[in-house]
Amino acid sequence: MPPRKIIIDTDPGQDDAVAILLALASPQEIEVLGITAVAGNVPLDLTSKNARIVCELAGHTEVPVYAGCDRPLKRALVTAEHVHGKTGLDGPDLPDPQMQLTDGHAVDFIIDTLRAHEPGTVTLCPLGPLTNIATAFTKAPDIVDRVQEIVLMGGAYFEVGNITPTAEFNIHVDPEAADIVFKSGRPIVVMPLDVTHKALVTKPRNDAFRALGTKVGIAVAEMTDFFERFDKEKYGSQGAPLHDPCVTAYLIKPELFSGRFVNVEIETQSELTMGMTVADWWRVTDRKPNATFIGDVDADGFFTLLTERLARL
Ligand SMILES: [Ca+2]
Repeated sequence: MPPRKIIIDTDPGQDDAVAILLALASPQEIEVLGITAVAGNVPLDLTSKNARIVCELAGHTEVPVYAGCDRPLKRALVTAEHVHGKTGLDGPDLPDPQMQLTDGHAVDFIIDTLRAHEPGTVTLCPLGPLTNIATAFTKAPDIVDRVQEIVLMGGAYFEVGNITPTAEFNIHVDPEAADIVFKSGRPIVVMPLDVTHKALVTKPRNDAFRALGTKVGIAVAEMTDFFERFDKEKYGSQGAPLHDPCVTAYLIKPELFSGRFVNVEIETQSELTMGMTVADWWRVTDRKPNATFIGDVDADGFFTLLTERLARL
């Protein structure tokens, strides 16, 4: 099988960084057509810079990186420096990128790429707020049916929320954009907190990254070290959840994950529950299923895959 063509839409973010590294380390399964940055964990100038830092760390400066939307469709940007640090990529000491951004807007790159490829051959992998994707779908409705699949990190059902009591960060930052994407009619696979909170970087798993002894292995260990202090304090968990790499791991080994094909709607009205992903997990409504909502992961298999692939960079 030829590798799957993807666009990674991202707001790095340490976990975004690991997701990108995993994709770039797996050319047999994944061909990264481009990386589009969006404002999210930190503002756009930093996410678009961090994406290039990660490409350089991976030794893949040929991948085009585009800057996209600098704020949500209808709201002021909410960021998460309290989790990711001031740069968004705190932890390792990585040099400023030599690589330039590619000219043009990320949204136009998404549109042009989908139009240039055969319908059903490009997968979108959003790892941040869905602003770029929703803007592309609105600006060029003809591209929607050309999308093969959307595999995204966002939302929660049983784990409820991390930025508010009822909402996960990516969806909460731009609920209107998420609503557009979830109503697009394209196949969607969702990696919610329900599964990412099972992909914890415990100490032995972090030690395994560091033990690779490579620039990439050590940087990933330092990123997850940094990321972890927040989650350990907040959840009392054994380590940081690696949210976004669940998306790229799914493209390589979908059999590691399990979930349910259900209806998922986005709350865009209530201030109290803004950005909640209302997943009909128990199928108690007649609403049409629109997304495969993942609930479980073989965590050991996931970390074995991740460590083995990072070793290749
Ligand atoms: Ca992210």
